[in-house]
Amino acid sequence: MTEHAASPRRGDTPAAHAPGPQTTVETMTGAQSLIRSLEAVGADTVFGIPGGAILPAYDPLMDSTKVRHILVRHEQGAGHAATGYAQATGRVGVCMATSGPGATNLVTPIADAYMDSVPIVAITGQVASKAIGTDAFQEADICGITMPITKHNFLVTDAAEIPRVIAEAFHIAATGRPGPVLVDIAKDALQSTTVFRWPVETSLPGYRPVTKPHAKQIREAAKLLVSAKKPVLYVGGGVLKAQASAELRILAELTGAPVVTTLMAIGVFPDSHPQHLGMPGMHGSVPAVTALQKADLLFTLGARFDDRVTGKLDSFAPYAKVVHADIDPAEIGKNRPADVPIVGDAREVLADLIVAVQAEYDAGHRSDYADWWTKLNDWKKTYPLGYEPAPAGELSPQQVIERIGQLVGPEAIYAAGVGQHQMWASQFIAFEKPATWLNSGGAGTMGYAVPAAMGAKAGMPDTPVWAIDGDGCFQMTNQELVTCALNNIPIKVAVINNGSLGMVRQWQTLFYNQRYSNTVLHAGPDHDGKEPPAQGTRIPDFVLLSEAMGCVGLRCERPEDLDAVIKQAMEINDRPVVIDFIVHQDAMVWPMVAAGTSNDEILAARDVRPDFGDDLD
Ligand SMILES: Cc1ncc(C[n+]2csc(CCOP(=O)(O)OP(=O)(O)O)c2C)c(N)n1
Repeated sequence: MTEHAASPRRGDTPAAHAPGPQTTVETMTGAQSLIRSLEAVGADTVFGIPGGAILPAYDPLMDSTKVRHILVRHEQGAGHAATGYAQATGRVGVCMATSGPGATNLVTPIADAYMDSVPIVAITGQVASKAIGTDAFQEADICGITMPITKHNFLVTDAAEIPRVIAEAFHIAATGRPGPVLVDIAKDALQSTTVFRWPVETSLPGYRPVTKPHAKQIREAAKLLVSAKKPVLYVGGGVLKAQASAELRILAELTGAPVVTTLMAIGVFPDSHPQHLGMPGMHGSVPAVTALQKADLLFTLGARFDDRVTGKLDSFAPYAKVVHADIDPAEIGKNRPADVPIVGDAREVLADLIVAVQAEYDAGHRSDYADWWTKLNDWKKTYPLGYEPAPAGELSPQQVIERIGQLVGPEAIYAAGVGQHQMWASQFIAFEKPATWLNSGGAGTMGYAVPAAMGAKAGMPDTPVWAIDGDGCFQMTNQELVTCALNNIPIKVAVINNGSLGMVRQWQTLFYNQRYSNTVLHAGPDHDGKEPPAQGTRIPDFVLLSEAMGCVGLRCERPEDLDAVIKQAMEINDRPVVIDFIVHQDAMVWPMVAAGTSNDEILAARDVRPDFGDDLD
């Protein structure tokens, strides 16, 4: 296994990435300096595709014994792979592309990483500095294009700047609120002769993320928590990124408060924990959504009041005071005013809160959440997550996903695409550990699963990695299975094949009078989508396609074969495995809060409106 000790982590300073006390000063090309800089910051894996402008960098890359380059089939795959690597390992993911179309193919994964605060560094070649602005061959202003979707970006035209820029890029990506950083390097800077110096002096005068929370705010927050009657710990992806699951658990158990974890935070608090109410939001659990609606205190940690969580904002959590802790001050008060704002790293915030809450208890200040738990337990009991069984003889998608989770277990990493299968995976796989659930939450990028799983597996070769994908998503990025097959990255892919763009079809069923405009995947335009397409019309045939890409392709159509096929896939570790699960096409994701409506309108299932009584309102 690869040793990653030197890789930058959240909270490191650039100096901490330096290899040792010895200073290196060597004459070399800008391209060599780039590779040496990547080695020095501890980057061990780069996903990319060469081309004219970046070509000088690929030459010394060939000689590096520390940096493994994985040749992907599409730059989008490189970007999502870098994201999956970062989400699974906690280290900065790296992708590389040439100028123009190579760089623009990275735009979607960069936007995706930005929305989900994932630390990646994208390195792109640029046309020679004199040609910039002339519409030169393969010129695109990738810094301009990615300005609003990167945490920061750099255009390098002087080779001497390369080590400093790389050190700063990794530092910015990994610290504070993590995010993508782009480094665009002109071809002549890569080709010219320069002096590589390491360690390097960085200069980021305007960048000093506040990690240590203010003591007074912590005391105020603790006071609210110990005096609330109906608090909820509303936990977002920031807690996961801060690697603060241990501290979260201590605070939760110290206070006895209920916990909800957003789609981006799944795994940071064990699903099996009795204080866990599940996920809030559009497809959240009834207890989680309702607890926020009825709460008198939202204790918000590293979450951002996303519209998929709040539903109609002005009716969200109408009775609640708000404590909002976030590393990014711009998030606080953005969507919902905070009574107690706290700026800081979630781990430090939680550590200080534990002490402050204990001090309140020691002073005799403690309120009783017993009545609250009576209600919460009642909702948990009355409205558990569940699903209707499929018609006899057919596979239900939820059952397939649930069974994968049960047989593969909570030690594995699961990467989902976007759609119904993503929601079912979030609902029916029991997540017990942080960094085992990878998904595109903010951007909702179809095609994320296969390359993200590839990146995760490249970073965590000893951990089983499953992609749970939709048949629509799979058709966007499955070519990265070739990359997996050729580079010994044996991921498993479960295609939840319902023959349609299921999530969109669900909205057509509910809101467009069952007019299935352009959501049927396995049949042409004459098919109205109300009946499944006739057998034998599998275009493409995912089993054949997977075999053609060097994978083992399996198909499962009957419930009685489900366990055997999952076990068969689990036993194959020398190649990627794809299982085409043919599931019935009319399953829907429940619970659901329809877009734009209030969370109070939540439906537990079709036409099933929970009755909470009015006593708590
Ligand atoms: C790149 C991109 N294009 C379009 C969409 C809109 N969209 C959201 S879910 C979905 C359907 C996904 O279908 P599939 O992968 O088969 O998953 P299912 O919902 O059937 O589980 C679509 C088209 C999107 N999220 N991302």
